[in-house]
Amino acid sequence: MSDLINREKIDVLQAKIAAAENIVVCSHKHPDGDAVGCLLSFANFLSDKTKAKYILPNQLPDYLAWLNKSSDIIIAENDIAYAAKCIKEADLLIAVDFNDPMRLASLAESFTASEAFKIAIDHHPMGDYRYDLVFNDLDVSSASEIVYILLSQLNHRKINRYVAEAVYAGIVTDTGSLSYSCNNPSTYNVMAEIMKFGLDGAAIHNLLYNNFPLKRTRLLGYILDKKLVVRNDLSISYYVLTHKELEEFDYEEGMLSNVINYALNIRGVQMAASFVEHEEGVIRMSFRSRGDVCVNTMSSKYFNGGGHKNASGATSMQDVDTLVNLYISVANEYIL
Ligand SMILES: [Mn+2]
Repeated sequence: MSDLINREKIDVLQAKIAAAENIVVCSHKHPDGDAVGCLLSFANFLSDKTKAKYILPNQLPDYLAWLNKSSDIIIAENDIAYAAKCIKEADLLIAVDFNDPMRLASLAESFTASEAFKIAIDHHPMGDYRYDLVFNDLDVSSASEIVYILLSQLNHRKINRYVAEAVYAGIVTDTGSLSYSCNNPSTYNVMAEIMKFGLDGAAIHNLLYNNFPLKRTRLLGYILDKKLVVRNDLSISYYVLTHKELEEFDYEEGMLSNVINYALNIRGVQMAASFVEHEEGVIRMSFRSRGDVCVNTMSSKYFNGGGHKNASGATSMQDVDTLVNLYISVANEYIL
């Protein structure tokens, strides 16, 4: 935690934000609640900085659209030239909830080419890319929690209800409503502080989780009934979804959020995987595990991916059967 309350680094952050003409805060492709929570914490905190811009490579999921200023976020896939121009003109780039520029997808090149001062705020292990300033803590629930800790040191008076809601959304979505990555007392201190802004936890929970389109429920039913494979002999489970199946269910971003947890919460299962062909020929994998089963080491060793100990992912253009067979064959290296 000391890294997050290092006065020298906070002073640099403060000075850079104060001096910057054009700030860009950006996060990763397929943004989740933490990515969007970080962006909108900054957006609602820096509301007087009219030149600050908030960029995501692609659309944020529907269940986060209620957050204040969500419509201010620039979605690069809608206008890649404009998003790239914003990054090019920026003199301060803040990367939140990721640190590998590749996760910016079509914006990665603009990001790495920029000579702006670059800051990473993240709770994933740091990769090789060099930032000018790093706030990284693997023991914190979410990047949104780190952002809150930083912003409250920059100017506690500027924390408002909208910042609090964004932080709250980031923490609860990144911890499965405080069911994992949630053993750090700091998380509860931050939760206690943001609740003072009058947040309605139940109402937010409804907006985040009880607000799915019917087609998502149908897709979930289909996966659980027809697609889910459980290998009791290996203590693993998985499912595969083809592009055609996604089209049949009129898939939109966010419809598969948390679905993998159903594959993990079966008695005896220690590790779950999903293989989803979001774009034709491109398989996006998600891995989840319980306790000390480390899916991030499996993901990086065999699938060129990364992430957290109990939640990680990877992308591949290999044949899906090859990937599934690889998963099945290496599982016993990780199962306890
Ligand atoms: Mn996160």
